[in-house]
Amino acid sequence: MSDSTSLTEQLEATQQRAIADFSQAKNLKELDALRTQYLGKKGVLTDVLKGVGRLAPAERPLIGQQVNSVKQALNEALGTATEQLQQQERQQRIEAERLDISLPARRQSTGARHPIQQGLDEISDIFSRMGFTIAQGPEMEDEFHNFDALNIPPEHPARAMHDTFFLQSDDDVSRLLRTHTSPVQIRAMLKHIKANGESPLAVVAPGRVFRCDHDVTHSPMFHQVEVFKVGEDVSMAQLKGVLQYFLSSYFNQDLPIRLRPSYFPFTEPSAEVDMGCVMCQGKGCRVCKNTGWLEVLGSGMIHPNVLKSVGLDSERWSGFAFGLGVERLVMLKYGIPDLRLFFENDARFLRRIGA
Ligand code: 2NM
Repeated sequence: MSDSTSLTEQLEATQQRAIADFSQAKNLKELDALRTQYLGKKGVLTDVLKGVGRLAPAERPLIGQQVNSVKQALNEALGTATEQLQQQERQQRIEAERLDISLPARRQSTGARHPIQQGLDEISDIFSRMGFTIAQGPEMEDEFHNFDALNIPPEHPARAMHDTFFLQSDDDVSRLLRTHTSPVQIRAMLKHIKANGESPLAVVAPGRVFRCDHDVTHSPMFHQVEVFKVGEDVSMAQLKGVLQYFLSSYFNQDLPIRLRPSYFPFTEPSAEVDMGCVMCQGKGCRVCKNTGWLEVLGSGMIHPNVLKSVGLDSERWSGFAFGLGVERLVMLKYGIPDLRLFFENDARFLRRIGA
C-alpha cells in the first residue's frame, strides 16, 4: 500500500470518526471541544496533513483535494450538530423556565380605611355634594381661634384644665390641642373674608379633636364634623332642612328629626338635634332608652359675637352651624357596641367595618 493510499484511508477514517463524535456531543461546549480536537491547529486533521510532506509531489494535489473535502464535510457536520444542540438547549431552557399560570396567585392584603376615616369621608362627601367647602386646620390651636372668637369667655367652664389639653408654648400666646373643629371654621371665615370681602360662605370641617376626658364612653381623642353656612337670609328652617337631608342620606333611610332648645356659647338660639332611633325605628329600645329618639348633634344660629369676631356685620349676615361626633354616628350606623373598638385596632374589627 502506497503512502497516499494509507493517507486516504486515514482521512476517511478521521472523517467518519469526527462526524460520529459530533453527532454524539451532549452540548455546545462538548461540540466546541471536538471542533478543536479535529480541526484545530494541533488537531487530528493537522496531524494527518503532516504525512503529506512525505508523499511524492504528483500525489500531493489529490490528497490536498481530499483534505479540503474532509474539512468541508466536518464543517457541515459541525453546523448541523450546532443547530441541533442549540435547538435542544432552547427546548431545555423553555422547559426549565416554564410557569404554571394556573397556580392561584398569592393573596395580597390590600388594607382599608379606618372606620372613622370612612365616616369622616362619607359625612364630608354629603356636605360637599350640597355645595359646602371642605376645610382643615391645625390640631394645635391658640385661645383666640379655639375660644375667644367663638364667644367662649375666659371664665367659661369649657376652658378649664379639666377639659383642655394646654401645651407648653415658646411665646406669650398659650397653645392648646383644639377641643372642637370650630377654630377651623373661624380660620375659614377669616380667610374667605380677607380674600372676597363680606360674602356668603358654606364650610364643612372634619377632623380630630382632644378633650381631657377618659371613660368607657369618652376618648381623649375623638373626631368631629362641624358645618356652617353664612348668608344674608340664612334661617333655622334651612338648618333643619340640611340636617334632615344629611341624616337621611348618611343612614340611607327617611328619618324624622326634632330640635330641642339648648345652650352653646357660639350659637343663639341653640338646639339639640334628635333623630328617630335607627335601632328600633322609633318603637323604643335599649339604645334609645325607650324614647324612640337618639340625640345626635348640637346646632344653632351663629351668635352675633362670633360673626363680629371675624369681621362680619351681624345686622346683615346670619348663619346656622352644627357639630357632630363621628364615633357616635359610625357606631349607630353599624351597631358598634363599644367606643373602645375604634382605638384598639384589632384587624378583625377593622376588616368587618372598614372599606
Ligand atoms: C356645635 C353646636 C353648635 C358650631 C359653630 C361654629 C362656628 F364656628 F361656625 F361658629 N362651628 N360649629 C357649632 C354650633 C358646633 O357642636 C356641638
